[in-house]
Amino acid sequence: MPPIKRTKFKLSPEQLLEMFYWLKIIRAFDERLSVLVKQGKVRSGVYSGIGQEAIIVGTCFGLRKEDYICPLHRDLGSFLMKGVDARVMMAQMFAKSTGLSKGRDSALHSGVSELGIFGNTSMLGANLPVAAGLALTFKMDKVDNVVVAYFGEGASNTGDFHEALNFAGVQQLPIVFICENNQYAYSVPIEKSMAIDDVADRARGYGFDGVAINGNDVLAVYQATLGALKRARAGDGPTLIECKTYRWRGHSEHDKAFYRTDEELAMWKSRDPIPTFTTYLRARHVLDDKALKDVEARVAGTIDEAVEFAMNSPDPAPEDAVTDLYA
Ligand SMILES: Cc1ncc(C[n+]2csc(CCOP(=O)(O)OP(=O)(O)O)c2C)c(N)n1
Repeated sequence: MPPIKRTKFKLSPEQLLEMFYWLKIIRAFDERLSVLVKQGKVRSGVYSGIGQEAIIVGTCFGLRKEDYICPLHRDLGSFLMKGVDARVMMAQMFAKSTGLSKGRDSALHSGVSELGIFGNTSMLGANLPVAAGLALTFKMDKVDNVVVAYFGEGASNTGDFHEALNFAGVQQLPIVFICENNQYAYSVPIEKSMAIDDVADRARGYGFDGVAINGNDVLAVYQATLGALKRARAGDGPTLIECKTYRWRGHSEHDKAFYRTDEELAMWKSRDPIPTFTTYLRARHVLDDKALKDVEARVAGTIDEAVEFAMNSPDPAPEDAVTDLYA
């Protein structure tokens, strides 16, 4: 199989600044959630994606509204990028009546079909055969929409992962598999769960390309995704993109992550996707002090407003628990 060619791309200064805004707001959303958990305001488990933002931004930036994403517990930012209002997303985490599911789920299983967001279950890997099914629908309908399905390296050890990739390869489905390899599945380091270095190698066994890239480089993620989207839209089938990254916080807010060293965390923090991109933007004269202040003010305003909205929203009425159901 010939290796995937590097996709050429050009982003305008406005687009680069928009990417920057998304990196910042996704980080700020998770940071604020962390504080709100400690204040007892959040009625959901919080699985922080801090440190992994470049993956969400790089993969969602080139998507159309009609494309579908299948996000997991650490991918709240993808909801925002696909068009969910930050206020609604925050209300969702507070399980308020103004949230996506009006307080019906544990906050991480909602979807929005009009925005192309599939609500996943807790079973790791189980979103992937469903994602393949969605992609099959696009193929059968002869539309050039694509499905982007996220999973961790831990989930890539489940049977569902292998069945989904096999089916996608056989059917040449328009799907991009995004592995967020943050080095740990809960407390299990990658070397204790996989006998190979790269999850990307697994794609080859199912007849399509896999690439392992720097998941902390938003432009590298964007470039790889752009190529994969183009191939998928052209009917050339799936791609697996493994984004190497690291989660800065524990598996969830209750996990102090004693199973890893401070040195390891420090090494990965030095590869923080945001300062790296900031350096690039400054070197290209896209970002100056004033633009940075503007973005930071916009982010802070949006997050403050989201929290206020969520706090002031009503709880769901008990009798509403049986509405919006179908049999
Ligand atoms: C099939 C299944 N097994 C175990 C779990 C419990 N569990 C929830 S998250 C998690 C770790 C997931 O690791 P990974 O897939 O690498 O994603 P990450 O949380 O690192 O983003 C585990 C074991 C689950 N939800 N589903």
